[in-house]
Amino acid sequence: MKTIDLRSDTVTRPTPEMREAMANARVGDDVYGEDPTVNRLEAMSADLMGKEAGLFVASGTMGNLAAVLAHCQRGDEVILGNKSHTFYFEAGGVAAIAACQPYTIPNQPDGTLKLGDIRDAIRGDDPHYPVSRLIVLENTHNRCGGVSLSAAYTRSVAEIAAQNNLKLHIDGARIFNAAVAQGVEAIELVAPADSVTFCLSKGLSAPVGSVLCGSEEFIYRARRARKQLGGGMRQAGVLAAAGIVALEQVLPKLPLDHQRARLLADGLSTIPALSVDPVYTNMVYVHLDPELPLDASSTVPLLRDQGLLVGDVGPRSFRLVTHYWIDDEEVQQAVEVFRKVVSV
Ligand code: TLP
Repeated sequence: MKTIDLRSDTVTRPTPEMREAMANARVGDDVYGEDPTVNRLEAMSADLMGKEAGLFVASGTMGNLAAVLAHCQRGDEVILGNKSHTFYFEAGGVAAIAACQPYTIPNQPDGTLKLGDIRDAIRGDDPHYPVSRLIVLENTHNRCGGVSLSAAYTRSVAEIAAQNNLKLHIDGARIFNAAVAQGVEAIELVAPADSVTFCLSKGLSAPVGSVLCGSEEFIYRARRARKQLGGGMRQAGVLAAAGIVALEQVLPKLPLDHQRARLLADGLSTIPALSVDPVYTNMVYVHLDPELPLDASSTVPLLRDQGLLVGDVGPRSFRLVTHYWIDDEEVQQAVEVFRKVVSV
């Protein structure tokens, strides 16, 4: 039985073209700045994001943490959403490693933070207070259904940041999905921000890596932070080579993931025991009818027995994510497996 893995777009494997590029990559010692393939990926990434420089990092988590370390001092405060990945899913690195205090604000259902809440969170100059230093936005917003933030909203946040001498970082793990959803270039969505992390190893299907982008001076500091985190990877060109193929060959195919997510949502909506949230990008959030004698933790193994892997994201909720290795037929099969399992 073939397994259909919709737990995340992180499960994507490298394409044959990536494996070939990895095998043939020209490499050097990247800690000396001498890996030509890493240097090329960083330059391409900086261009795509409209920033001066890029830094290849091991993961989205490392990119976000290196950004916090490069923007902040110990004891500073970082303002971010209570549903943000950086707050919720990065093992407390902001506090544990960057020694900064997270100040969480409620994420609205559309992934935004209310501008008034941000203004209220920014501290005055008083020795009792930590220094408010950084705002982090997430685009697309994972726990808010994969919804994307507009350039106009991000500009409003950047204005508040600039007026108060704060920096703005975007966790753009899926910034290209946001761009596809809005029919704009990613560069427009990140233009107001001081820094952005985007991931190569999610919808873009590369096996490893993210790129942190920002000014030359910021990346200089982030490079030291990456070293502190143990992320100086030496001949990392074998990994960066896959990232280059991801940007050149997989990026143009991202709209297909969004089409398939809508197809999946349409199919699941025909199952009476399920309710399906609006779909914005490549994520489908699904909830079990409260009357059903099943919960998420008992349903996941039943689905798995039928060859379907989904994420369990709440007592009665699931996340399904479409990606490069899922085709239309598998979407239909996934719907039928779900129908069978929840028809009790
Ligand atoms: N998200 C993963 C899990 O950690 C939840 C997933 O399956 O979606 N920012 C955002 C918005 C993310 O969704 C993720 C990964 C990251 C950062 C971290 O990326 P990695 O896994 O490369 O550290």
